[in-house]
Amino acid sequence: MGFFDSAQDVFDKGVSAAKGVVSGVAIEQQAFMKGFVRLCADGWSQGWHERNGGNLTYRMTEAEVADCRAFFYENPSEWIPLGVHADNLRGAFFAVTGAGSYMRNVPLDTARNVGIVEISATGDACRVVWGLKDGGRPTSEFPSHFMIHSVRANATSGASRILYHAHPVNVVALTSVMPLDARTFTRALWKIMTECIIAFPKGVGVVPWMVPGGAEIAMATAELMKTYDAVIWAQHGLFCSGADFDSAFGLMHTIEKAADIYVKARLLNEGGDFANTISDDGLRAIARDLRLNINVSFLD
Ligand code: 2HA
Ligand code: ZN
Repeated sequence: MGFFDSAQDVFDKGVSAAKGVVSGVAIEQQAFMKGFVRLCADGWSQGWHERNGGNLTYRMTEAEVADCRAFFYENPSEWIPLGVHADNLRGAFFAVTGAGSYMRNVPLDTARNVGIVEISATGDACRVVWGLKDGGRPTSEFPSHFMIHSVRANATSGASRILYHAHPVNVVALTSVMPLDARTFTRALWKIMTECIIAFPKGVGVVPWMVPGGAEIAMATAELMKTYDAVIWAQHGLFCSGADFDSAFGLMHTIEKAADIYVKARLLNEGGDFANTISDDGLRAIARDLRLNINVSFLD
């Protein structure tokens, strides 16, 4: 081999080694991760994420996984059992906030507070392939997110990719004073603000108080998410699903804003019946004119 051959050989090896490190767009710079980080920052500015409250997960597309692979750990974490199981998510990849991570820290150090996890071929465990630096784990609510992703993916023919959990003040306050059923909550919100029936035409589900982080609350929420794309957890918070970051954030924002108006109106009225709300016929008219497929069982 002449000098130039071996020089070329060394050069090729150097380039391919370097490629493993630098080729492609860093995960933090990819569009889906920018959307993920922005939602965390926006939720924090809304006041929905005290301490490590709330969490976010995003089911990645195959193209996004391919774009990220060069940056995945050579040695992923060990498999972490989920305690629940979903066949339709076998081999999927999720971007997730970390257990104990504060939403306000996500933009400052994304690779520490956020991770990418791979679901096992058996659909009942995950391992960290990127981020969650120094041994971080996915959010304690990942079993709930995982079960709900499974149900929402089925209910929307794969369109739903995001689950967002937050602790918005007014929604949680209402769970202390209103009967904990979907019809009562949905009607209260639909009738107080016109945009509500447009933003959540199927209504909102309600789960009574339960211990967070376990399989029981995961199953109860997943069952309701077959019908609703938002579910309230009594004395805790709200879960919203969406096809993209804007729709998941927008749903959370709309429900909390309507709850805020409801609380204010109730305070102004000292708890009595409201003088004016949108009538059931008014709600029917919105559905008719905007061609909304609403949950009619919630109308009188
Ligand atoms: O991630 O919000 O429900 C912290 C929580 C648990
Ligand atoms: Zn919570």
